[in-house]
Amino acid sequence: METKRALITGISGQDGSYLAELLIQKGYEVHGMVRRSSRYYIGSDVGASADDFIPRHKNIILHYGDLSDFSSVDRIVRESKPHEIYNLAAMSDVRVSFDVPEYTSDVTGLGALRVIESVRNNGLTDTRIYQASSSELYGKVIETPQKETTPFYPRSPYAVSKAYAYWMCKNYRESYGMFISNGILFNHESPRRGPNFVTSKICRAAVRIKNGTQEILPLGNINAKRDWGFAPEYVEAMWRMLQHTEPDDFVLATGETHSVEEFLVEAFSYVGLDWKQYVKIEPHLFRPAEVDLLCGDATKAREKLGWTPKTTFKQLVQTLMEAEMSHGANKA
Ligand code: NAP
Ligand code: F7E
Repeated sequence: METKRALITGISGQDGSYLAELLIQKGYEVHGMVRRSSRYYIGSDVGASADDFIPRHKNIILHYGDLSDFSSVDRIVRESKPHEIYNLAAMSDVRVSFDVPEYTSDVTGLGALRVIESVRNNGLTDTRIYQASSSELYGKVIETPQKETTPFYPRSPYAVSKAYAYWMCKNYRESYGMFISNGILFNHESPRRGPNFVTSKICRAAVRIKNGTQEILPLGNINAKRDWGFAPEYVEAMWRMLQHTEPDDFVLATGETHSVEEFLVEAFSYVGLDWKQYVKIEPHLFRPAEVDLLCGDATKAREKLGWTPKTTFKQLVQTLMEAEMSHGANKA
């Protein structure tokens, strides 16, 4: 049987790294789109550059490109001729998206169109595509918990760009019969989470404060509530979406919601500290429009994909704190 080929945009990100490992385990030839400045976190290669990384991973083929550059997207799609594409690349920081709205729209919104348009133009009719949609689509939520049928109310340039990408994918599915599935993923975290996201920022600070190398932790809105899951479990469901009999849209979530404050309590108590003595609320870390509460209903994913999240909130914080304690900046 022909070896399956997958193309991952965003292979250097949190989800891309776990997904690459999963697909390699499953016997895929993995292609990844990377940028000059990308760094890798796959296996023991923590923070490797492309030139360091390429010779060490025979089943991963990296291609330089950028979602804002159609010629590069199109070349990579033609060169890799993937059976499956996972479009994970994005300007994924919600707060920063208010500072760079046009760039965010270009990469996170139009970037998705460039991928699906390239597949269509090249006549790759059998290629299946996963689009990284987000619970940020629900924004100022219309109902709780949020499910596939809940109307969207995006609250940031990031979320509006993801809404554009979501609808483009749905439109190409309906217009051209392409196999494109949207995974509407609620927050999912890991020791590989980028340092500016709140879970990573809190865990790192708790350990540094404990060790005496940091004094305060500046934060924004700690009343916001999120449905936080464990990233490796979520990438497994991405793969399942593309093995499903038909393309569809799926929510992935734990069904539990917790505030940033609850996260602080758990993380700081892990190192025996009282968070109230160290957190400083900073107005500049608030967003112009906030998403107050997210809580997802993943019933459809359970029924159609056989997927259920396993890691509880407390276990998640523990896992992140353990990794932070043992690896610090070199997180695996
Ligand atoms: P992440 O760690 O921020 O990774 C983003 C990836 O996108 C990186 O590999 C980055 O490459 C790449 N990228 C950024 N701009 C690019 C561009 N112009 N061209 C090509 N690549 C570019 O994100 P993640 O947490 O793994 O999330 C994966 C996807 O799921 C994203 O689309 C995100 O918006 C979405 N999502 C995430 C969550 C979550 O909770 N994690 C939930 C819902 C949806 P560099 O390394 O070169 O910067
Ligand atoms: O914020 C509050 C902040 O940046 C979580 C992305 O992966 O998940 C992620 O987006 C909450 C927000 O993630 C700070 O206001 C308080 O309410 O960790 P975050 P996010 O915005 O939920 C979704 C599903 C995605 O799709 C995105 O790509 O925490 N918060 N103080 C703070 N957040 C940050 N980052 N930093 C603070 O100091």
